[in-house]
Amino acid sequence: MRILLYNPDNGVTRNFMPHLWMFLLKALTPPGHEVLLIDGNAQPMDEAQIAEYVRHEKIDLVGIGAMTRMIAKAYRIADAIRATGVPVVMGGPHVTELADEALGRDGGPRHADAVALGEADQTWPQMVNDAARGQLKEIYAPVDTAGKESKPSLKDYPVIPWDKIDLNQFNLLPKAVFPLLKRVGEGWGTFRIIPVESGRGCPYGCEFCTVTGFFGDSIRFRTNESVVNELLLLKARARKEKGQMAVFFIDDNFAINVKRTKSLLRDIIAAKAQVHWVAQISANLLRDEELIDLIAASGGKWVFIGMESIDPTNLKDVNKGFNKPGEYATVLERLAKRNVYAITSFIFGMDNDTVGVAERTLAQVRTWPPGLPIFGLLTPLPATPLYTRLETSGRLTRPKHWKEFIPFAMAHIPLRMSIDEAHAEVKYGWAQAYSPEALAHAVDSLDDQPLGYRVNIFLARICFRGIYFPMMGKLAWPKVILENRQTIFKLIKEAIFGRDARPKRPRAEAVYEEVTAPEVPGEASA
Ligand code: B12
Ligand code: SF4
Repeated sequence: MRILLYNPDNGVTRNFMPHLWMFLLKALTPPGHEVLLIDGNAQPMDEAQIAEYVRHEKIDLVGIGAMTRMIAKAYRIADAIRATGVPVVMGGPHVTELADEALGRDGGPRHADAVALGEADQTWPQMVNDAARGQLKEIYAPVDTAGKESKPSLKDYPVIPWDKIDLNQFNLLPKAVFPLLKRVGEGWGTFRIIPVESGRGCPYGCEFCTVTGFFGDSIRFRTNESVVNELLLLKARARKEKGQMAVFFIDDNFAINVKRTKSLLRDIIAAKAQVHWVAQISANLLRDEELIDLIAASGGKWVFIGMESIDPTNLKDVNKGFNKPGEYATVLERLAKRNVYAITSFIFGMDNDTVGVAERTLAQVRTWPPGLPIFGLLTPLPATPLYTRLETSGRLTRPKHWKEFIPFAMAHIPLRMSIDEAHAEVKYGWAQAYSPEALAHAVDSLDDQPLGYRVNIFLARICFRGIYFPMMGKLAWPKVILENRQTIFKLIKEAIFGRDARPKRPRAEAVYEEVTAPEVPGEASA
């Protein structure tokens, strides 16, 4: 069969990295089939275009995966493909929670011929074989021979052939910035961020999050060796392309078992498999100085921290009381000391939020080392404890908000402010944190650092700005460049003429060499 795996775009922002599920399922496809991939974020297509593609390419089976946010588009695309007579199977978090919706068993239209519930590592090959025989079942659930739910062990994780995959669509660098980047260092022909998972599962059960329900609270890890080999493959490809390859460890909580994370990072260092990487780690797990040393030494550059709120009452309300706002600053300083910076994520519209929450949050953010703050709204995703609580208390204003996706719009009534006020807070947060003044301030605050660090924070901020201020219009980029011309001019001037000040802190590359991987026996898991 010719199989197409398709991931819809969300119609608002362009994703900065490919989706792992497509590459993983491709690697798990039984031999004898050809698998094509289309990520709508890189190759946007409408319903008519995809139907034409499916006909033209003589596709026999289409697999679509989507988060809740993209599900309306996913259904429209699925309908268009099914209208050509080609079967569609769907998977991912949304249809796992609402399989009846995808299969038209809830009274609505049917969008999928079959649905994979939960993790599909084991069920995908079955689906492909059944589809090839024309005997697709409606639901594929990961169960063992006794019919009990079974989670895939990641011990036999497949090799994703990153060295051979066509990644042209995922180069993040606009050609215009090449001259500046050449001054920063050699090897800036391409820049890609590649998703790598080293483990699955998070037991914390935050009220708004689907992860604990979806992956279960059973935590599973790949072997260190398989992760290290994947990094070596990526590194070799970057070298061959004379480009840059960064990795996003997409584990929900990369340090959920601190002992294991340290052992993985030590193995990465020992194998010289360091690439620049970013990972999600909750603030409570970043108290361990040795872990931070190893993060820096193994190539860690950015840590995504779900801070959510600076108000302990809010955190308790959403079952995230393990976040302690009092220690946020210390954690960020600890990271910054090793040239590791943070993407700090905040949610507004929580039950204890009142007008002014954005400014109160920003007042703290401004005292921290420069990072990438991001702001969102509390969103009741299906099958989360938050959804049930808001539904039970009659607070959902758009109970099926995913049917008509509106970016940055609430679907329930907050307790201590109005919906419009919550929207205004998010807008204010982004506008202030990414104003030309804030960008200039972030660059200046790294004045004692080499040029690369300041270019890095500037580019990262500009790109993150695109999450909220859509950067898709023709004039969007020229406008941003114009607004930030002083900072850009300053960086270019320094790239061309250099500057007098010598860096006071060591370069991260030097830190790689200095940090050895210390052995600490017997530390507890997180
Ligand atoms: C990486 C990631 C991102 C990346 C982007 C995605 C990317 N390019 O990889 C970034 C950081 C940008 C991101 C952003 C957001 N994310 Co996100 N993200 C993740 C994360 C951490 C990992 C995704 C992943 O690759 N997982 C590993 C793969 C192997 O698992 P998987 O995708 O689930 O695929 C398996 C199965 O689902 C199934 N499957 C999946 N698709 C298909 C398709 C077919 C045909 C079949 C058969 C099977 C199948 O098979 C796979 C193998 O078992 C997940 C959490 C998680 N651990 O999954 C959240 C997650 C997907 N994100 C989530 C959310 C809410 C968001 C945001 C909306 C957050 C926000 N408030 O802004 C944004 C929206 C982004 C957008 N583009 O619009 C939610 C989605 C919940 C939901 N019901 O939709 C998740 C589950 C986390 C959570 N807190 O609940 N995210
Ligand atoms: S710590 Fe993160 S991944 Fe784990 S349940 Fe909470 S929000 Fe979800």
